[in-house]
Amino acid sequence: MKVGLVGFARAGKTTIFNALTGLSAEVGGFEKKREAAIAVVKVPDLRIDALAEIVHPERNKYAEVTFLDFPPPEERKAGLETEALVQMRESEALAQVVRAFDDPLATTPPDPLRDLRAFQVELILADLAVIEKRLERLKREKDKEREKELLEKCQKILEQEKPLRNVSFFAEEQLLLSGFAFLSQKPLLIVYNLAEDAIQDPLPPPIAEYTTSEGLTIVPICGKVEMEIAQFEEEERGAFLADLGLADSARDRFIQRAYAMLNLISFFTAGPMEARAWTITRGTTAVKAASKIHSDIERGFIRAEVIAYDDYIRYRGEAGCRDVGKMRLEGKEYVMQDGDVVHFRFKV
Ligand SMILES: Nc1nc2c(ncn2[C@@H]2O[C@H](COP(=O)(O)OP(=O)(O)OP(=O)(O)O)[C@@H](O)[C@H]2O)c(=O)[nH]1
Ligand SMILES: [Mg+2]
Repeated sequence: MKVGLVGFARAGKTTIFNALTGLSAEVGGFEKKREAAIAVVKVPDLRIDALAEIVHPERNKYAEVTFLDFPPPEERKAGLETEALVQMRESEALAQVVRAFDDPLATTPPDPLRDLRAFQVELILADLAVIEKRLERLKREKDKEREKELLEKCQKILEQEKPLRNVSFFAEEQLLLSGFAFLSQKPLLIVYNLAEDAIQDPLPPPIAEYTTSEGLTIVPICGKVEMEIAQFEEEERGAFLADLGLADSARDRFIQRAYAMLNLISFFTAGPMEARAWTITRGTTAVKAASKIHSDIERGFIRAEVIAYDDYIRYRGEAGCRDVGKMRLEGKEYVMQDGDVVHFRFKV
């Protein structure tokens, strides 16, 4: 999964990027770089470790999240197709970092509600620019009526300053739209970047109301402190977090919220080569889950041998589960469950 960290200048994007990834990219950078920094983090999952204790694989492979740290949006010019915008469109989800701390260099006190609204407008304007360009081109084309109508419908919604995220489209409409990768349609997570002394405070009611009404998920993080904690060895972090009254690291909290927001679950494969987590959307069928591993397995799908995670652990692996009848044979249309340990049978 690819998540782009976006937001206004000096909201703390790079600081949050460091807090999430444990890297130490330079913060407070004003240089005019227009490209995003990229880092991949493992999605911690104790179930992988438990599986590995049973199958003793050569390696454990965790799911991964790629984070992109974007430069602040440019002054709006005629053409918006900067490198950053292209990379934003390629992200599966966006996370807006919102400043809620006092920045000595800022001319104004923090106003997270203003920034939330204003950034939404940025996303909407970027989408409108794409639509206008496309509609202009479509004027000269025939037999593109459906696309034209659909884009005009989107245009109307956007012109009312509403993002496309909360609009439900028919499957065929969505298919047409997906090529545009509209920014206001991407799942948006809000990283509420707090001051050090506010980490335990409840969210201000206007912020909570806004995010609820917009259907947005919000994760409070104190970028500055949590970036420092992320620099420590994994074992040492717990004590620092506990001091702040936090049960989990910024990375773990962020990933938990993002998975819930995106409706993501994991299934596992476990064998002598590797114990591995695969990320899918809730509701994915066995044959589609198989395609995550390899298109050949999808094409030649025969059946899935499925063991629920708890059974796999209780009966110490495949053989034990088979003995007590806990291994199920499932067909293409089986809906995968979180934690399923799967072996796909296929033939090509
Ligand atoms: N007090 C406090 N300061 C923070 C926090 N997060 C970031 N800062 C400070 O805010 C300033 C900007 O942080 P950056 O992480 O560089 O912000 P950015 O959004 O990446 O900035 P640009 O890339 O220039 O747009 C730096 O001086 C940070 O140290 C925080 O949680 N608390
Ligand atoms: Mg930055």
